[in-house]
Amino acid sequence: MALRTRSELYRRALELIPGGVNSPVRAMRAVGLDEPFFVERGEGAYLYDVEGNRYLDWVLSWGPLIFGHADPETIEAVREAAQRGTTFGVTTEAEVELAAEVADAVPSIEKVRLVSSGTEAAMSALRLARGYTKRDRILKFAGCYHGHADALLASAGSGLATLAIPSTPGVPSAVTADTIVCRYNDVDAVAEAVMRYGEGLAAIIVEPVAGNMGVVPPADGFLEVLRKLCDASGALLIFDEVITGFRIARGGAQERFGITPDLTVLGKIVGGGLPLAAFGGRAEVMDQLAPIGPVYQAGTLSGNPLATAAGLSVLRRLRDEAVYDELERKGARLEAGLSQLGRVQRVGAMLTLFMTDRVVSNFDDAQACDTERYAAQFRHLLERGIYVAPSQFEAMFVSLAHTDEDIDRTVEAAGELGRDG
Ligand code: KE4
Repeated sequence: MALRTRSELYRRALELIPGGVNSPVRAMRAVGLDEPFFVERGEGAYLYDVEGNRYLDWVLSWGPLIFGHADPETIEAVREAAQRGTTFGVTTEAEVELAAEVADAVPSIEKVRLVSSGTEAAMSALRLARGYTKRDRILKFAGCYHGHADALLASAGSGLATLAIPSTPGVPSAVTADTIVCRYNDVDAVAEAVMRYGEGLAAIIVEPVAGNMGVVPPADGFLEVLRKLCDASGALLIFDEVITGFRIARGGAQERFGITPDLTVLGKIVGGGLPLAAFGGRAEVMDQLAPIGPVYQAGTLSGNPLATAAGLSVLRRLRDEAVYDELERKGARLEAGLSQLGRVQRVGAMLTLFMTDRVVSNFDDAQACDTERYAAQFRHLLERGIYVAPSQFEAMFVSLAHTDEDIDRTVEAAGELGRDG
């Protein structure tokens, strides 16, 4: 007999999958749910669970779905590709076309390597930076999350921050011994760190707009200082644009803020909702990668034909500038409505309602927010069929499928709780 209620499904899931989920944040523990809902399907801006409930979705699978769930053009592109085969392990034309789309859109990218997840892309970009510079040290920022590669799991944001897990067991201290962690937006701290470690510094990796401590924009001059410090020390500047890429502008944060990194990490939107991510940069750096260079990196399903079909279907439509005007307009409408309830921080079509009256400039500020009040708002909205990020340390994502009515209904429902929750 088919399992139909979330309780039955979750009980079975717990028997087979750690925590019943394939990614920790999906357990929705940080917002006080005993069990997560189980999705049966998505359509446009909506999710439908196995019990027949409908939810207006502001998470959109954590960012990829700029055209919403089950976007017809994406589905048709994947269907058509699937009928010709699902994977070949040999290069296809679509990989070259997707590489061309990415290089055309992202200012810093001359060459790009496709992989299967943001973690893999960030991990590979770091290895490339270390191989290119022949240095070992890397510098990241507390509250920024770059996937779960060992060297980067030091004061990570996202799932770790939400679950308050200290720096992860299972990562040898030797591996993070070369990872320096600074406070986001703290230019003095970064300058001091580069002064001290500059000789051995391979890279500074940063979310140019942080999305994994909630949305924290770069302070004026922050990204420029990182660029200058990298130029002065010979380290590479890596922009992790897994969230911001194709979201806050077609060319991501580097287009919006006019700062050119040496390497860029992409994910989410670039794969159109399928498992595809990428990293790219100047040819001189990227050509250090095997098979033409000595830095090894590989992947059975890299550039998978279904994923490249989905990515191409989405990226080609993002050439239309009207898309970003519409995302900006909708983001601003949602921000204006929610700002009565707390501190809203937004860049383009990504935003967070922080339960505080103060500016949130770094992870310490984010952690000082009233996460209990956030959890109460999450549950209040979920009861009304509105699904926002199940964590204060994540973002709301606006898509082209969201309507003004969706926005206004969300603002009205959230307003019922008021500022005091
Ligand atoms: P994935 O390995 O999850 O595809 O990408 C890792 C990653 C890298 N860089 C940034 C800036 C990211 O935000 C992410 C992943 N984002 C989280 C949520 N913020 C994914 C959700 C999850 O872990 O389930």
